[in-house]
Amino acid sequence: MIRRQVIRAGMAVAVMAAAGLCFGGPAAAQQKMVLKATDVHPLGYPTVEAVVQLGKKLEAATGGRLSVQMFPSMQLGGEKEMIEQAQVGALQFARVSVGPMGTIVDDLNVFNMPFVFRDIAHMNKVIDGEIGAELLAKLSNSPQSKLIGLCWMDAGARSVYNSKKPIKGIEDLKGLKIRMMGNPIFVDTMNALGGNGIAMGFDQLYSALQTGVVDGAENNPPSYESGKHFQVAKYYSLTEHLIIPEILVFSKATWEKLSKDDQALLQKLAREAQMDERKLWNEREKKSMELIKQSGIEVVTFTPAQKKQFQDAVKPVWDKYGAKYADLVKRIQAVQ
Ligand code: GTR
Repeated sequence: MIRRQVIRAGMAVAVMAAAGLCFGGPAAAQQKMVLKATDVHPLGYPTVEAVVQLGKKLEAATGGRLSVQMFPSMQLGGEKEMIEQAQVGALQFARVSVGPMGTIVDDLNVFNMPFVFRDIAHMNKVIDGEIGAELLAKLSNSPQSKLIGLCWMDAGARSVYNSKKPIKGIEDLKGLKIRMMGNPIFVDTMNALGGNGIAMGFDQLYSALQTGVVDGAENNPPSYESGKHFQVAKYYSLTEHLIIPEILVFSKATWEKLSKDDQALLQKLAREAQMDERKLWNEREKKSMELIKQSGIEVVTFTPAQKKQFQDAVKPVWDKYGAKYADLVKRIQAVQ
């Protein structure tokens, strides 16, 4: 009887290990583990491909002991759900925008402020350097995050698109219902620009655009193109009001069960993923823009003077939130 119970328990452990579910104990560092990763974007999108590549390198470096299974295209829900699942260890890697992460670790919100970076190159310098490393550590060390910040990724600049009319100047935004990511800074930003900011998940956006629940949204060219939003909102105006990096987070619950060597390996591969993604991003951004233009989308550009009108209009957002991040902003501005 006792012998049978022991055999059954042994079998249960073997089954759990095979399923990659057996993390505990010192021997666990050597267990085979399948790490789940997710992204709102489909296979082929730069952020997804960078994590897929990370997985291949991880598998090769550990002789197949650690591997990554990618769940792309919102298969596990929108970004809010992805973050929650990573926090409880139901998945390991979530590649999300810093937008929703700012509501978890407030310091990250500095990257969510409108026009905080001079341009995309400036943003990339900041995330590659000291400030980038510091903010990843802040996220990892924050007791409420339950996440490890692994690396940043480029997501270009976000611009407004809508289904009603071409926005040729700031006055054209008046009264338009524009979907923003779920973070009060973004809703306030759109309201300051004259539109009507509406917080909504990316997973609900296509149908909201199609049914007219919102008149438009804002995003970088690859997301506008890949999400097929350009088919239902045909006017794209290069406002570039937000330059928000993406972030790859990892479940702290799983992290604490990994050996120090595995943690170091993941950190090294994540840094490589940050650079791999940038290359993929630059290529994709060009391709997306070409496709958008070929599809007959009216792409509006602005003169520096017009751009300044957008920048001046978001002053109330800086008045409301800016003081908290003043030191960090000074350091960001000093990065050349
Ligand atoms: C995309 C970004 C996603 C998501 C989305 C959104 O650019 O890659 O992570 O944040 O925007 O608008 O929700």
